[in-house]
Amino acid sequence: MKMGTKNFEVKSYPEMWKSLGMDVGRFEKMRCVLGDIYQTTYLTQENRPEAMDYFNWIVAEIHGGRIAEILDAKKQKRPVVGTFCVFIPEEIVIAAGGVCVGLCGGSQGPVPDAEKVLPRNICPMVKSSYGFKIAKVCPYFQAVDFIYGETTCDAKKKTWELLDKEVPTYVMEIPQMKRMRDRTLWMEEVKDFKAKIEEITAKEISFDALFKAITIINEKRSALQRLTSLRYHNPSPISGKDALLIEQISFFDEPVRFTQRVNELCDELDGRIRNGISAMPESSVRIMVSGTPMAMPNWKIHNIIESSGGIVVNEESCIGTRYFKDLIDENSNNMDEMLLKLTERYMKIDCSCFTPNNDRIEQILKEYGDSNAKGILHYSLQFCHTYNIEAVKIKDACDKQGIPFLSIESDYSPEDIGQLRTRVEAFIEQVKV
Ligand code: BJ8
Repeated sequence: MKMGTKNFEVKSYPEMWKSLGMDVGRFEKMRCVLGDIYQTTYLTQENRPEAMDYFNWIVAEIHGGRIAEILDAKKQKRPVVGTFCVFIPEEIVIAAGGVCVGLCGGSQGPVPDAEKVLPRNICPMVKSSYGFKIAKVCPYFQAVDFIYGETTCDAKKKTWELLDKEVPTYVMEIPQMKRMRDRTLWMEEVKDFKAKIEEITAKEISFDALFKAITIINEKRSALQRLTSLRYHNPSPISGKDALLIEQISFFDEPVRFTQRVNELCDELDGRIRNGISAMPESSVRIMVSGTPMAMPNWKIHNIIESSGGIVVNEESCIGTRYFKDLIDENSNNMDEMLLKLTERYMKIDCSCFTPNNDRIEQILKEYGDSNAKGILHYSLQFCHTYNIEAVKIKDACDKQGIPFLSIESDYSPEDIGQLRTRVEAFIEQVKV
């Protein structure tokens, strides 16, 4: 698996892609671009932990090896489910012997395709994801049996109606508040989700299978918690870019293998901390990023921060702590109790689609303190109204506590990089003082 850092490439599997009905000619070009970006963004970093080699390998095989594994699962009639949100309970898919893959688009490439159908002034993540499907340039999208969307934001929930024409798309209703009656509704939705998966597999999920799946995903989330707590050490033994990459990979790698590799990396990071080895110069300014998820290969903000004298030490995001900060209580006596505990864990996710959502502000302040950060950069994808508006309250909370705060709204195009860099550099200078 060991791979050099020169001439990295994302491996090509044209025959497999053809069998998935993809636009192979166009995807070949996208594959090369991804390899080049990875080379310049990741492999030029100095002093990376050796255990990052596994994650380099995952990126090299992102459109090949992992897809082959997923196609094998399909052959065995195991369901392959695509999702776009951390509210979809992957434990239930795993309990059914299935594979759960995150399909959020993080690249500008297919956005123009989507804009031929969708309005331009909606979230780039929604446009990127939809564009990947209609342009047939994502092997994951082509490989899934069906999709499970949710009713979190308007752009997503209306796009599911269009996406359903391309691939079967079911929708889970996520309440917008967290009262007792919302918990009741949510629990019903979780039960419906389980029933749908059982209907598709024609097999009931047993108590033991769900219990096992919960432990698998709890262990995965615990490994990511461990990685996060190691980053909080000052100086951090791993760059923010590398940590973000691992968080992104957590949405499509095989969970047991992934957990093992993250723990191996953490063992190495423990050693680096003992030996005083840091990922970046010790003078790097510690920045916490908070806000909307950054789907692969959206490395834009981390790259700007870490090439401007900063280091990212935390992501308060769904591709970040919001995904793994809470575990499911494993003590249940029957299926109903287990589903309730699962629901209660999912209800702790503090997405800005909820009102009120004060828990998120508390959580941000907690992570800021824990991470030894010196400032918070709030990142919102363009046209994400809930995160953009919630940033106002977060700024107020930061102002009250004297925490340096910068709010940024951006999309996937490279056009604003210069302007963002100027703002980030100024912010880092301000934090330094
Ligand atoms: S739980 S953050 S993964 S909804 S950024 S598409 S909200 S317009 S991604 Fe999210 Fe689930 Fe919430 Fe997390 Fe809409 Fe906003 Fe775009 Fe978003």
